[in-house]
Amino acid sequence: MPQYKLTYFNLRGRAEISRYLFAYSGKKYEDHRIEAADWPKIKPTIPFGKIPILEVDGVTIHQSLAIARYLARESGLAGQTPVEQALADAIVDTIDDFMTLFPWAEKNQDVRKQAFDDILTNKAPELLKDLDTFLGDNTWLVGKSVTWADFYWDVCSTTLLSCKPDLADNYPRLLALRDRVQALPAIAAWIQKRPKTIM
Ligand code: GSH
Repeated sequence: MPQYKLTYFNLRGRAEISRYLFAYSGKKYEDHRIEAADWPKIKPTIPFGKIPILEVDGVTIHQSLAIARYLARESGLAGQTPVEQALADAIVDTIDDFMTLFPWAEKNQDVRKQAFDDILTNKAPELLKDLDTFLGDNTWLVGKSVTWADFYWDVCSTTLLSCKPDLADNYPRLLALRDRVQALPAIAAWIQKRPKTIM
């Protein structure tokens, strides 16, 4: 088994999807969490200067979704056919497009709050409606078994719901999907034991 080292801040953020994939597959890895204060001196040592990164036997992979897609493929969670894989990728990218609308790094709290409120109130409903339509009455977003797209929905919606708890109240099927993901024994155990962080 390769040696894996995942480096990120002490946040769920962009590393949590990969932590879910490690938890589900049972693969051992080092969950390396750096202090924000140490970041300026670490940043120049990292290819492309952003985290998360995953080191696989010393090879450094950057970009959170490239890392997660690799782990999903390795664990059979990328989709069962090429079309399912494309659909899972498309759902992940759709959710990610939405998540990147938020000014996560904005320091001015008034500006930040106004932007978050606007996106959560005015832009989220369209995404939720489309995701709900896509899911329909199926158990999982893509195909007949869980994929990393379901994990990504759970990871991202956890953060969205922490900002606006009633966000998905009109979408019980999307909330039930969260429950299904969180009830997977390995994911339930990870959620129980992971460091409690705001994001
Ligand atoms: N698209 C990249 C990914 O998904 O990995 C974004 C990476 C990114 O912007 N990471 C942030 C970061 O490294 C943390 S979420 N910020 C510190 C910096 O830019 O110096």
